[in-house]
Amino acid sequence: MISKKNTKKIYFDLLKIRTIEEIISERYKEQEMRCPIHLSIGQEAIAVGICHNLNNYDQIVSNHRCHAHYLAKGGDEKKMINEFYGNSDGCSGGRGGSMHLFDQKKGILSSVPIVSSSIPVGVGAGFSFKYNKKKNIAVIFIGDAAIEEGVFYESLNYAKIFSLPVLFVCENNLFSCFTNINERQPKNLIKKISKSFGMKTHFLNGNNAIQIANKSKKIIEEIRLKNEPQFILLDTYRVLEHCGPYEDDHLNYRNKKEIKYWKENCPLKKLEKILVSNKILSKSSLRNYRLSYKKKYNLIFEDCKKSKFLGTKLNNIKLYA
Ligand SMILES: Cc1ncc(C[n+]2csc(CCOP(=O)(O)OP(=O)(O)O)c2C)c(N)n1
Repeated sequence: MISKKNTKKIYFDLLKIRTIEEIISERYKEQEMRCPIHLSIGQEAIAVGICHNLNNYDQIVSNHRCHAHYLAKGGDEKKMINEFYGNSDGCSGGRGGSMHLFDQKKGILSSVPIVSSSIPVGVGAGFSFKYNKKKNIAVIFIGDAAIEEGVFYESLNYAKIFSLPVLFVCENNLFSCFTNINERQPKNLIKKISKSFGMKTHFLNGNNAIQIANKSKKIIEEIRLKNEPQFILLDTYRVLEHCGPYEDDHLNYRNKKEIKYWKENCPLKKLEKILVSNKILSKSSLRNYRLSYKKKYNLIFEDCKKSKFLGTKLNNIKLYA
């Protein structure tokens, strides 16, 4: 069971990620951020729930949609925001942009935009832990489309055969850009694949942060103890467009009812209800936290926006927004 203190911690982590991403979405139109952005609004519970059970020496690898993973693992938010603005104080020196977030001190090994290419990197981290007899684990965050590349299969095979301390976390948001999973994969393929490699496989609600934290605790402890890879598949939904700051409901590639359903299942709202009904936080304090987070992070964005550029600012090039 998650304590009241940890429930609050999970809420504040979710709120931080949501606030920062909402500010990105509002400010992207200013044309000052020098990179494409893939927001995880609606999907944050997975990053927060899993990372809640990791320490700074456990390593994560992420993909193009990496803000939530980076922040949930404790990545420095100012370095991330500076990275968006192409500043030399960014976590990748302002050269990488939003899809190249990493923080060595916090165990954020890499974020890689080439779909699936991060998977063997995470398996390599697991190999290193085992080889050096360390009791740490590597967590690989992937989207549902990442299983459509061959390297996914090679990596699962390798992790299993060598009994590596690796946790595969697959966030199934039903879409790869604009294409539904049913048009890309046979029904329930992901569920079957990891099992077919002999891996313990778990299915969780990707929008329930407390449940994810609770259930992944045991899974992570088991991986540490037994050096055996495991797989978690979670259903969730990306609320905004694949790449960019806007809603894209008008494009009609997603069903309106489906969008409504997932918006009502917002992980942040879900947890706020729990906090209020269990009298952990009141409605008015939640409102105040939302406002104070907005203010705090808006100031950081403003500060980063004014910071020195690396010299790569391409003044005359319009990013689409
Ligand atoms: C090897 C490769 N092919 C295509 C792309 C273009 N691309 C970027 S993100 C993406 C969709 C990825 O979908 P998924 O893994 O389910 O993650 P999501 O965007 O839904 O979070 C694609 C096809 C890419 N980056 N790398």
